[in-house]
Amino acid sequence: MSGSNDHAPSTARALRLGVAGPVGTGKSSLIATLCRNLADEMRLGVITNDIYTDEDARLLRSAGVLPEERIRAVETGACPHTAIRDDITMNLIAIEDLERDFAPLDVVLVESGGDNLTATFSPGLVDAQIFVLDVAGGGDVARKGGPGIARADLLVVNKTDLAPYVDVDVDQMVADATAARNGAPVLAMSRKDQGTVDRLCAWTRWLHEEHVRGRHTPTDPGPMAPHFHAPGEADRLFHDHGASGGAGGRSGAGQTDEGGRGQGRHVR
Ligand SMILES: Nc1nc2c(ncn2[C@@H]2O[C@H](COP(=O)(O)OP(=O)(O)OP(=O)(O)O)[C@@H](O)[C@H]2O)c(=O)[nH]1
Ligand SMILES: [Mg+2]
Repeated sequence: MSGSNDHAPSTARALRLGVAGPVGTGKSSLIATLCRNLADEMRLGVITNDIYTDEDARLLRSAGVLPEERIRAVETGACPHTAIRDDITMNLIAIEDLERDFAPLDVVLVESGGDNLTATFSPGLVDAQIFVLDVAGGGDVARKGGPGIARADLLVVNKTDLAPYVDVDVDQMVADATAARNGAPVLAMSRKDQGTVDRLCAWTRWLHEEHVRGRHTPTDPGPMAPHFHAPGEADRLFHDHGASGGAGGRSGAGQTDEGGRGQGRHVR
């Protein structure tokens, strides 16, 4: 076993946890926060995705939250969603190399390049995903929907410390997000508020435990946004767009399990 920590051997491969969301919402900062708070108890690795640079990996390395060699960059050269959803090969190779070089790892965090509201990870790449919004993007973003907002394993409403400066009602934003997610977990968070950081860490520990015990099933948020056309159609909120093509023919995937999403999931 490599690594300086004394851990019991795990029978499961590392939990692969994706972090997606629009540009600048705080994905790298959230990963840095997780590493800073969990590195003493979990063996961690990080893969970052940037289009043209390795800026995020360099930022994380300079933050000193993990040994540098455990943070690796994938330069996608294309739209972020291409590399995390349509052709995941570069990312899969990077994850497998990292897992092999530092075996055994407990969690590999994978940061998507910043994209728009439609980008989600393929369940072939990650076991679970966090979608990150921030209050500075506007209080109404949670109502705008999209697969990440609606169906990521955890939705983070980040930078709550900035809410007073951008006139955003955090409680309302969280209520809107919770409604858009059928009750699946939403975490209002600021890295400056340790109580919220503790909740993020607790959720991550819980998810890892579920993964190790074989109780976590990766689900596909799907590339399609939920939408409705008239009040009262909430029961037909999710439409079957499978016939219309979509990314890699996967459109419609993940829509059938909507009723069960969020059941028993808590930000503890
Ligand atoms: N006030 C405040 N600023 C934050 C918080 N989290 C992140 N930031 C700031 O938000 C900016 C963007 O953070 P990043 O972590 O680089 O965001 P990102 O989503 O990784 O950005 P891209 O990878 O470029 O899409 C930086 O200036 C951070 O310091 C927070 O909780 N509170
Ligand atoms: Mg980043």
